[in-house]
Amino acid sequence: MHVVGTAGHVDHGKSSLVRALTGTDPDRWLEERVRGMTLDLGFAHLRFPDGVEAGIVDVPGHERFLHNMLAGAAGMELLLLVVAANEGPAAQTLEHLAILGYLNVRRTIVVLSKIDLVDAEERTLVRALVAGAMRGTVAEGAPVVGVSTRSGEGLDELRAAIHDALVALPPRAPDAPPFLPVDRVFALAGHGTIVTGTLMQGRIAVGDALVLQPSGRDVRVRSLQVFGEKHDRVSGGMRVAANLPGVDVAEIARGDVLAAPEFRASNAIRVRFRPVPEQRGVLRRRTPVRAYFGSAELLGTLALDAAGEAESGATLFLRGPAAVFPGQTFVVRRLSPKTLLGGGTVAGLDAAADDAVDSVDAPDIAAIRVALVAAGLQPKTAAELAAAANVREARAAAILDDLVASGRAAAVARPLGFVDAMALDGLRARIEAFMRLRQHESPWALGVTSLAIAREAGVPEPLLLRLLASLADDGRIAHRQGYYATLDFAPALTNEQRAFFERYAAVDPQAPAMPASLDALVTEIKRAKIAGLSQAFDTLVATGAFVKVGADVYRGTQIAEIRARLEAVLRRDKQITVSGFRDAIGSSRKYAVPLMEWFDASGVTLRNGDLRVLRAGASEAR
Ligand SMILES: Nc1nc2c(ncn2[C@@H]2O[C@H](COP(=O)(O)OP(=O)(O)OP(=O)(O)O)[C@@H](O)[C@H]2O)c(=O)[nH]1
Ligand SMILES: [Mg+2]
Repeated sequence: MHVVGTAGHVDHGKSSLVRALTGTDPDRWLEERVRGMTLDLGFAHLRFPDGVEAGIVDVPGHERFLHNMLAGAAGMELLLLVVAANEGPAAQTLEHLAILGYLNVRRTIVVLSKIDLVDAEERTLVRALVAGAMRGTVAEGAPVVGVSTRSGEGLDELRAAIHDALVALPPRAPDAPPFLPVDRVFALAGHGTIVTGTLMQGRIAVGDALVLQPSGRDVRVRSLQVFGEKHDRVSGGMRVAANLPGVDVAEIARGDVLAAPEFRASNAIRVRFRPVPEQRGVLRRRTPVRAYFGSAELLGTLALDAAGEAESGATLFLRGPAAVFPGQTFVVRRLSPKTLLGGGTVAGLDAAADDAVDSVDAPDIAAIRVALVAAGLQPKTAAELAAAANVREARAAAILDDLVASGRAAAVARPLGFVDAMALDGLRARIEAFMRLRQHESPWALGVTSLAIAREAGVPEPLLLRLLASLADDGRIAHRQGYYATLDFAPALTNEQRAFFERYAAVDPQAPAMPASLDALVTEIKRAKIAGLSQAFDTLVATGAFVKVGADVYRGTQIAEIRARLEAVLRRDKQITVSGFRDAIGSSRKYAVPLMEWFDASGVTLRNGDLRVLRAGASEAR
């Protein structure tokens, strides 16, 4: 499905046209009907007998409500530019056209409305005026259809032209992550909060987990509607109403975005910017602007890489964060007068400046954050950050404590340093994806080594070890015996691997304390040619199923049994010799000596010459 939009000067007949085409009056508010003027966006469903359909977005023509027009403009693909035949192109005809030139309009039909009010001679004249005004705009060369909603003249011709244009429109990036700028929020009795908007790209299905931006709030889609009809899934170009349970109407506003978890909001956005030619002189290196992304109006500063160019890279520093997608179109207006300055497309988030400067931060906090962001993944001490930010060290330390407490920075140990939370989180996301891949490939392994992660992430291992320790301390990843894994991961041997170890390390009931030999095990593992056996063995050792004692391998259950006997003797006799131990467990000296040493090392026994005694608290500590 696609979105058809109206545009044009106030009173030129846009809403009347939508009503004539769809039977729906897009002026939803009583005030609009009373004043005979559109104040806010209106919506209607256009259907053709052959099943082709579209959503129509009707905009106000009055310049006072241009911000509302802008909230609907980004979704439009087929433009119906309405020009009253008795007046010809007027101020907002041209202003709307200029705005839409930066957005997503693919096709235009010029509707010469109120055609009943002009005679043949005036029709010829106004067509010439229109052709002249459209030159150099998105509407240049567009078909012009004369229409009267009074007499019905031209409506069939217009319907046919809209139908053909809709069929020719390309689909909207169906496989991209969904992105829906919210243009309306309301509560429906018994249903809770509903948001509506034009789905700019991707698909949404009932039950999908999405995120509201810029709040970052997780939501689940309970139900979906397109013009009053229930849908299980919706795709780009549809006018979507999504029911979001558990969210209060007051928590969402026009301009918010309902989007896939891939997106996050940022205060700094890299763009390609094209100024309106006549406004080039107004633009400075840094110009305060109102920026319009999707349905959002945001205050900020446009910082041009090069001033005075027909096109330039630029960074938009926004007062509040906004979620955007690469390739998204936008326009900016001057603060006062609110003239259009230009527009362009999003290149990406500005990694360096991103989020560094929060408008609510005091200048010294902002300076510390900028220094943190600039350091990337390299931890900096409070002293280094103080110097970089021109802040006293004690103040820097206090700010850093706050930033760590509020989750905006992370502390890294040995030596104590700080990194930007966003940078560390980016690394964590990359590491986690890598760990998941490996865990899927080798589910029997304990996880991934720091060396493998260092290679994958392109971070030197000594630095990586400090960052991994910080992530593990914060409970973001799991760390066990030199292996790192996602929190939800538990290793599991394959049936073949399990059978191998059952067979190899079977306990002989005649000699229950008899271990297997590590050397022999290595030979067997090599001979068996079963994938992942040695890693699986390491896992069994790490989880205590096997215990390595010198050159011997015991079952965990064997060790528990041996220890119970040892402790029983020690509690009775208070001390034990190696030969006493050997006899107690029914083994030989060859195995008893390393076992005793292992129990010493494990904190069970304490050696005193040839004797062992029970280490205080050993039993309780089990
Ligand atoms: N004679 C004649 N009058 C029309 C026609 N279409 C609309 N009108 C009248 O023009 C006036 C404005 O029409 P709307 O449809 O409200 O105009 P609009 O472009 O939606 O106006 P805004 O939304 O406020 O910008 C109304 O009084 C309509 O009755 C037409 O085809 N012929
Ligand atoms: Mg109107």
